[in-house]
Amino acid sequence: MTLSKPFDSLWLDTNLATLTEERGYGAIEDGALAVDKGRIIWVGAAGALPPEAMANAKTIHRLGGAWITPGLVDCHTHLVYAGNRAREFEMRLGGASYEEIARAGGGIVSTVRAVREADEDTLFQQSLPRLAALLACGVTTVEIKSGYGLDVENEIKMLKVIRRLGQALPVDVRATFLGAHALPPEFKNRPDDYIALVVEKMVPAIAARKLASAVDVFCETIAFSPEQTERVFRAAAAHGLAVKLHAEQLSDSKGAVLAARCNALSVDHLECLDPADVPLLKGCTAVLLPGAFYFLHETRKPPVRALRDAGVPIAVSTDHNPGTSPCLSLPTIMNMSCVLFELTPAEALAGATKHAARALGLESEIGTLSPGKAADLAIWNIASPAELACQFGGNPLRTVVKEGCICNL
Ligand code: DI6
Ligand code: FE
Repeated sequence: MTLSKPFDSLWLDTNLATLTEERGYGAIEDGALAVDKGRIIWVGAAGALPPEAMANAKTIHRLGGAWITPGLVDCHTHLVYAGNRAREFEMRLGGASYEEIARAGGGIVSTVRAVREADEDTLFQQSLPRLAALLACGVTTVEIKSGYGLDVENEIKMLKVIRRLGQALPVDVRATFLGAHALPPEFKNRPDDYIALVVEKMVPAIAARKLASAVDVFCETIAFSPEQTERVFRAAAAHGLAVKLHAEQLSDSKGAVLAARCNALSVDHLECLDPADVPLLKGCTAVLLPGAFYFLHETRKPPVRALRDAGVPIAVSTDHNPGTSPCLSLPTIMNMSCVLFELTPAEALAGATKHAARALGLESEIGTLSPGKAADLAIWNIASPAELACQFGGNPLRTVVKEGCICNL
């Protein structure tokens, strides 16, 4: 694209982490970035800017040496819910396990009770500050799952709230239907009947209302089997919806291999994935969720080296949810992915940008600083991009730019 005609904005006195190379940051020190109509139109070294660029820029932003990265992408969250599970945290610290609490009717099902009791506005009001917190740490695209309604009416209520959140803040919100998250109490001992409801009623209703672009399942001994997962995936495919999977979080159910066979966009968690199965994941993105690993005190780590060696793209995400990962900072999760899972800081940044975009099927739109992609930028007060994953607990974000517009945070 050309800078020879007037364009909206030019960003100077900055360093760019473009993420456009296969490895590393794709760094351009003393870079320049031009934006027009919400899209990036030029990226490069300031010294290589064509001479007419300065005159044609309607606005010039000088950043005093700050770094620009692609806006962060949080590709796996359960951000919409009511109430909290701090009591359960206390119980776990007292010795109860997540599985024990879930089997005793706590866990996910306790949040289901709270969500069913909350009306749509209450659910929206409780969820909005969480989305604002993600945005304040640099997130410009987020995936949010349903899965705490577990009946037609309440799943639709959640998905409507998810849609409203995207209209309320300058964050692109992608909705995923997770009806097969847990067995609702009214279907006790009848999991196949519940899956029939998901397949025959929920998926068609949600597809008809265009309330979700993907379908997810919690494939786990305390949730749904690979066979039940496959039934849900077949319904999703029949309705033109993408699929993704919570796989191998607590046990090795071989869900990831099934998901890859069903052309899933991503397989998520993977702590218990057998490294021997990694070659079968070709085409999928592996989404690592170190917040849940940390918060549940897990010890078995995902096979990062095997994933890396096989060339499976690795994304990282908050998995924000009230029970296993109540974390609202994707940079903190980047830090955890390095400290707990031995990613490099460059892999962590790629995991929170370009590979997370791929986990949502959005890799041609966002995730790198490339001409033609959306001008979704995070601007950081850091001296080198490794600092993003090195620090935690603070917030080096200076500002966020969404489709070319500076956001008021
Ligand atoms: N795995 C998780 O870590 C979350 N959901 C899932 O399938 C937990 C959700 C919760 O405990 O509320
Ligand atoms: Fe999750």
